[in-house]
Formats: sequence, structure tokens, C-alpha cells
Amino acid sequence: MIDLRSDTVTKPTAAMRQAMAEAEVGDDVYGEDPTVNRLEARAAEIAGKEAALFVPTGTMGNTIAVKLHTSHGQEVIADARAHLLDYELAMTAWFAGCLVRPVQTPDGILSWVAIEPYVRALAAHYAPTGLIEIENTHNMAGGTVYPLATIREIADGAHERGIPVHMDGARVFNAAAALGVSVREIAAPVDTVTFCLSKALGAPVGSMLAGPADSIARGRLYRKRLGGGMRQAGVLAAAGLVALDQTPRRLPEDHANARYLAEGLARIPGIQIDPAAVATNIVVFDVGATGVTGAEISARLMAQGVRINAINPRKMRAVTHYDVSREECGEALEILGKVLAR
Ligand code: TLP
Repeated sequence: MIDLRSDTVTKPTAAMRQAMAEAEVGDDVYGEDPTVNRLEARAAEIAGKEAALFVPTGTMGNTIAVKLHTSHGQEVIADARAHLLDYELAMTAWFAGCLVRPVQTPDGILSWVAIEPYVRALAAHYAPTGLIEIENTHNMAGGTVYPLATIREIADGAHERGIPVHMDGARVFNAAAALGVSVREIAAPVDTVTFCLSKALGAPVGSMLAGPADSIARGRLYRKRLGGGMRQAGVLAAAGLVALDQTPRRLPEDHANARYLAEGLARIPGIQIDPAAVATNIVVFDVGATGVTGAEISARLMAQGVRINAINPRKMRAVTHYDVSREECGEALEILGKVLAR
């Protein structure tokens, strides 16, 4: 199987498995797991924030972040295709009691100019804005990357109005690799950031929420309320530490493979994609003109040993990661060309 469904499918490396087997552990609900403590300290350092919290998933990290920054009856401004809005089972409403105010963008990248008209204060008809959320890289827009200046401009505008900013940085290491800057620089203007160990970085489980120490201390209690107190979680944190240490340097290769895939896709009749817009490891392409639905293409590919998911009838998404090579990307392209020519 050539699995391009997501970078979440990566299996732990030999080094991760060894670190997991040898991890020193304790009860993390008592704050006694030395490996989790090391991971949280390291994540805080990488993000350039005072503290960090190990959470089982990116969804839990975002859920806690929204809860930390808002109160019931507020709005969270996000891009209209945000993961927070489309793929997190309305946790913003369920846990924090807030609505998402979606803002349309061509490429998933918000700007202060796009956000400002939607910023509201409490008034006779309006719920006030409690938070601005930005997704970097932007998943469903095709792994697009926020320019540093845009993040600063959004944070400046928001902070002037007393509104915090949260970054869903599930793939912020991909953004860092694409821009050639540190995660710390990317996260500097925002109040909190989540990033995932279990996506492009390849760890089996886990995400980090980083921010001010008092927020993270409160976040720890929300994590417990959500059932995320993980006891001897050092076995998982150990893989996360290896992921942080070893995988970021591999990401440029994933990005080159994604561009290669996009260039090949652009040559297949009926497929529309601009390869130049593929900056990281996510390739979203339009199959509308092939006359075959995304779901049908996905099923045909699956029968030939290639897994690529449909987003909707017109759109599909392929994600590169360390468990797919350049050759396998080439094979996937060849098979896709054949199943569409049928
Ligand atoms: N994304 C998954 C699916 O849920 C779509 C994927 O395969 O890409 N933020 C962003 C930007 C994400 O892409 C994801 C997962 C999450 C948050 C949630 O992370 P988990 O799956 O750990 O809850």
C-alpha cells in the first residue's frame, strides 16, 4: 500500500520504539512522569513560550485553547475551512459554548484586513469576538503557509482590541521548514499554539499546547476534565522527544515529494492543480473535470494499492510523509493516470 491519506498514518521509527521501551515513567497526573516533563519543557522551548502541555490529540489541544481564551456566548473568528470548524465535532460549541465566525479566504490564509470587519463588541445584536484562530499550515487549503508579517499583523490588530490569538500549528514544523525559520519565530506573535507530534513529525500519539504558564496550568485542569490525564504517558512522550529531535530535518524531502506529486498530477487530463502553490506536504487537487467523483477515484486507487482520500466529490487530498518515498509518489501517479484513463 502507498498510503497518501495523511501524515497521521506514519508509523513510529525504530529510534522512537527504542525510546518508548526505555522511557522513564511516573504518574503524570501527579506531575511525576519525568519523560513527559522533559517533553513539555522541550516543547515550550521550541515554541518560545513559558510552558507547554502534552495532550493526546490536536483536537484536544485546540479545544483547551479555545476554552482558555473565551467565555460562553462569544465568537471565534477562523478561516471558513479551518480544521477547528470542519473536523473537530463542534468542540468550540460543545466545550467552550462559542460559535465559529467563518471568514472566506482563497488560500486559508487570513489577514487583519479580512478579519477586522468581523470583529465585534458585545451589543444589542452581537456576540463579542473572544478569539482569533489561525491554522498554519492550512490543511484543507493545501498546506499553505502564513507569511511571518501576516501573523504579526493579525496579532497586532487583535491585541490592540484586547483579543487573543491561537495558532493551530498542527503542522507548524512544515511551515518552519518551508520558510526556513524557527517555530519560535512563527509562534512569537500569538498567545498560544498547538502542534502535533503525530502528524508530519511521525510520533505515534500526541500534540502539544504551548503558551503562558498560568494558561497552561489552567489548561492542565481542562485536559483532566476532558479525560486526558494520561498517567505513565512517558512511553508516548519518549517517542515525541525523538520526533522533535529527528524528524524536522526530513520535512524538506516531504515537501519536495509533494511538489513532485503536484507536477505529475497537473499533467493528468482533467486534474487541476497549481504545483507552484504547493509549499509543504499537502496536495489538494480538483478532479471535477475528470468526470469521476473523488470517492470513486479513491476506491479505484485503493484496489490498485494506493490510498488517497476524497475531500468532496470534486476535491482530493494527498499528503506526503516519511513513510512514502519519491519512487512511491511516482508509482501513485502512474496508477492514478491509469485508473482515470479507464
Ligand atoms: N487532521 C487530520 C484529519 O482530521 C483531517 C488529517 O488527516 O490531516 N489541526 C489540524 C490542522 C489538523 O490537520 C488536524 C488533524 C488536527 C488539528 C487534529 O489533530 P488530531 O487528529 O490529533 O485530533
